[in-house]
Amino acid sequence: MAINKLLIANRGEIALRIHRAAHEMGIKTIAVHSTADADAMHVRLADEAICIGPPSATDSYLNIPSIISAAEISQADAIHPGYGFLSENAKFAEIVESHGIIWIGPKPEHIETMGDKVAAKKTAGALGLPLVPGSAGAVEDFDEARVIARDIGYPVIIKAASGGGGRGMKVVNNEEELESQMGQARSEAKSAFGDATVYIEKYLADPRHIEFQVFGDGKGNAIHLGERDCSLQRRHQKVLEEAPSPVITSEERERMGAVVVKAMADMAYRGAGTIEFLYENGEFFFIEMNTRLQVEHPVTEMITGMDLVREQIRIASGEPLSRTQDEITFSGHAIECRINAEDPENFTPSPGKVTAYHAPGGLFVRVDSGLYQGYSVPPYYDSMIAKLIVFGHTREGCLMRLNRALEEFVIEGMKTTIPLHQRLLENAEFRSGDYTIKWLEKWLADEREARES
Ligand code: MV4
Repeated sequence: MAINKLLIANRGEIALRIHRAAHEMGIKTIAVHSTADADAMHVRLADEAICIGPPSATDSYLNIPSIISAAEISQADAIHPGYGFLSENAKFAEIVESHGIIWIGPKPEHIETMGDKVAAKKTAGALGLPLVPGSAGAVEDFDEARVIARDIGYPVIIKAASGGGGRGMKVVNNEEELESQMGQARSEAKSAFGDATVYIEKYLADPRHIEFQVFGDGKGNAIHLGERDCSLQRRHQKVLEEAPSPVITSEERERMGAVVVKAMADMAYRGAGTIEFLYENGEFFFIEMNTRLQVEHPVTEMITGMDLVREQIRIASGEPLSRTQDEITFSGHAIECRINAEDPENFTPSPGKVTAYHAPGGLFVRVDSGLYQGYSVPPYYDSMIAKLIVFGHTREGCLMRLNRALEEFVIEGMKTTIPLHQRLLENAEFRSGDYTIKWLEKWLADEREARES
């Protein structure tokens, strides 16, 4: 099942990232693109390029018939979906496989299970992952919700089974609010996801977001690559990620690593996955599993020395995992800054033409970006235009180097979030590593207040 030609069903920096791994393995690449991306770097670098539709993602990067046709015409023997778009679409994975094309991703049934948050939680619980206390499954009505909420105690959080990534959640502080919030949560879930199913959990007031990177070979062998701390988020968008987490001890890593590896081995998971936990008072609670490569995967690559896209391609080709757990070592510290074409104070999108571009370089500095001078950032897609990833032997050394790299980074022609990262790096609490999921938004609100007073 050797892969000779790979179709990359994505755009931007991740399409480039996949192209690079493929070319290093001697695999030819096929880019697909919308009319808005004809001049994109991922199209320029690929061995072949096929236009699959107009700018709107629905008609191009999400257009299954167009992508399958492109794969057939170009005789691709595999498809890598990247992240976002069709990466967690179980139907697409099935269609790819039914055309005799290798799907570089998990088994469709695992994508489907983890996409349904109620089914994911049941599966995770059965596999021995620690869960947030709450309903065993879907909660149908107020009466059922009241019984569960009394049992676990307020505050509780109502989540949509088809939600995820923070969409469709309601925090409820007492029984008086429960009935109306249940009704609202269900109707919002119905209109947003076409599925009114909700479930209930104990609301954790101020946890950290800690996620474990895993790989399975689909035959019962699995490994973990440690955790990433993704607590710095704004409106459920990650802003900066680091590995290892500043607060997780090597004992905790080994203990939870063993738990997630056993779970992945028992389900015969295939490919890359991320298991998300909330971490509070020394305890881990499973919340979701992502069945794809993630934006923040480079910080894991930096501290393990492994190429995660290469690992995905190897697994999809039927090769064994490249390392055993004993052969995986963690060294140093890595931080990723997501750079968006946005105003660094109010976050309004700021697409435009790159009039000057200079990426930082030097020891242990990596930039994943499709930007070049003269390129126009189209307004139709996600605003992330670059990732700056920096390694240091210690967290302090990593922060020093990151500061230097941000200083060197020149992107002119649009506003970017580079100044936001520079402000963040000056903050003593961030520098100490003492932050939770609520910290960033509070800091941004305080900053804004200071500006306006
Ligand atoms: C929670 C929670 C508190 N308690 N669940 C948000 C995204 C989704 N993946 C789960 N989320 C949360 N679930 C319980 N039981 C708080 C959040 C949450 C959050 C989680 C991770 C990172 C940032 C967050 C920001 C707000 C809320």
